[in-house]
Amino acid sequence: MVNLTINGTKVSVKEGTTILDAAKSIGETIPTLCYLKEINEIGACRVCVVEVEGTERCVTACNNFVEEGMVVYTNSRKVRTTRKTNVKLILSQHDYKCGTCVRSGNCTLQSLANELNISEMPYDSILEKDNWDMTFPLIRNAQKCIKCMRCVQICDNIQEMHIWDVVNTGSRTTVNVRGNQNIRETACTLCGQCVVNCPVGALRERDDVGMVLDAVEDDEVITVVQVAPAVRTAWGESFGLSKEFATAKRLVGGLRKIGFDYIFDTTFAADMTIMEEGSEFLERLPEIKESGLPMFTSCCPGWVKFIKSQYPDMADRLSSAKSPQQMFGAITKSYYAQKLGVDPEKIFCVSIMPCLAKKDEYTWDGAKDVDAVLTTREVERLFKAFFIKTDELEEDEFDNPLGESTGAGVIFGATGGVMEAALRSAYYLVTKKNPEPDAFKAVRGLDGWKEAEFDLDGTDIKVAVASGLGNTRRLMNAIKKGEVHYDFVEIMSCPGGCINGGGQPFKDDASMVEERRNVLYGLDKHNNIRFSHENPSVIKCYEEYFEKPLSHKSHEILHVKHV
Ligand code: HC0
Ligand code: SF4
Repeated sequence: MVNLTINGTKVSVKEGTTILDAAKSIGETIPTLCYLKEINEIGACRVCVVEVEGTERCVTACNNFVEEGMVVYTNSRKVRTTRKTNVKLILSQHDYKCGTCVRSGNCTLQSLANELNISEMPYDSILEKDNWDMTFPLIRNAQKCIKCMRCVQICDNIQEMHIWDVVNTGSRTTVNVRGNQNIRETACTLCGQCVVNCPVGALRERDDVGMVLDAVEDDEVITVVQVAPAVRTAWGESFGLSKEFATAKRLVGGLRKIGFDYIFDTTFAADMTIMEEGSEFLERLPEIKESGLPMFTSCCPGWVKFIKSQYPDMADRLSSAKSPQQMFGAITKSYYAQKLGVDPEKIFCVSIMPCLAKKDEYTWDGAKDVDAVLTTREVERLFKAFFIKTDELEEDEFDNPLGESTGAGVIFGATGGVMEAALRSAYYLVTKKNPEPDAFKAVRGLDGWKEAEFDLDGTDIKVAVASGLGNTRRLMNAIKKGEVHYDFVEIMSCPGGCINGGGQPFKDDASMVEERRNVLYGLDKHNNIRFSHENPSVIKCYEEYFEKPLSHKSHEILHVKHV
């Protein structure tokens, strides 16, 4: 153990502890900006500086380690002055038009400037302009980039896609797309992990709220909105609402006030996906066993982009089932349009997703199953624009029939959830008996690469689940080298799955992923129906329209060709 003194308090911590963590252990706050635990500990912003007795210059607390007998001051006059100068220098390189910034109110730099009482700027700003393609779902504003390196580190070390890089030199140094490429020319999967980890407004999603409101206000248009599983775990965070209060039903209550005609649940389509994908898996199983190559889930568009650009020779192993978002749109514009007796052209289908990649998904095969995708953050902004008092919202029911969901459909939003839901129904399809609902819980948890083996009525099924693209690359390389053999593999681009998607609210605290995950498994546990094949609306949808999974009509409407 190492003994030191912080702000007059004696502290004893393990060797190798940073000054930042040592201070945290006794409840002392040291502000940070570029710091991301175990991902970005480079002291680039110099906001976490502290004074160490015996050293002339302040040192950064995030990447300097405690030493025996050290005497540290985290908020002395010298520290405050240095910190304030550092933040002013950062501001001088930043377009601080807070009034028009999507991050106003939850920008780390804005909070720091307020906390440090910065009310005047002595430095002139010289800001770089760039020509970003504003139609791309991910928007970068070079004038707001503070070169904290978080996006570069996340993309390099967690997702291992290497899209961003430091470019230019001297005062023109900034971060941009590696090799001066246009973002559309890169392999960017739109996972949006750079966006959720940006501490300012340099990275954001394309704002599609305007086109959604145009549709809502047009009396000729029928607006149908679907809510993804993971959105219900996080929509209340930026309003300061508790997980217990910010339920899916209160979100429905808010959406009702916006004026959507029908409010449905993506989890209904998740159950449909399970019926199609589970049946496809069983149909492909003999070939899977013979080739030794798995079938992959296809519901994460970031992953689908990834496999197509990084392992194109494996893309034929993707399930042909459309993702729940796309299936929802396709069912709405076929089955539901027929039920309503309206021309599908009159329906405007909106999705609320925790994801940036979903904004691009519906354009792939030319068919517009979904017309607009809003992220969880855009819905927050929509609620604010409508002055909705979120803390007074009443619970409201999803509309039917496309609003009926099961526990299996809900857990899609967490890594392992699609696999677990698929196995629950595959077991039923093979044996005509339900398994214990929790029989496949071995695939739960936030580990980046999990595997499990199950007996499916005498057939041994080996499955793997990965989340995060760095983990995915390791798994894919192991499959290609023949080091591992699986029958069925679920991949989600975002570490932890959609609960940690690129469209979710900003939150520095890593424990939020676990909190969001607990919401989904709690909903599953307390749902009366925990099997996709028991969803009454799914059963009816097949009876009335699709006949059975993998029918001719299903293939036509609910599946895509990936190669
Ligand atoms: Fe997901 Fe989905 S679980 S990808 O993360 O499969 O975005 O939440 O909506 O489509 O259902 C996202 C979340 C979805 C889809 C579902 C799947
Ligand atoms: Fe989108 Fe979910 Fe895939 Fe992330 S894991 S890219 S949020 S679908």
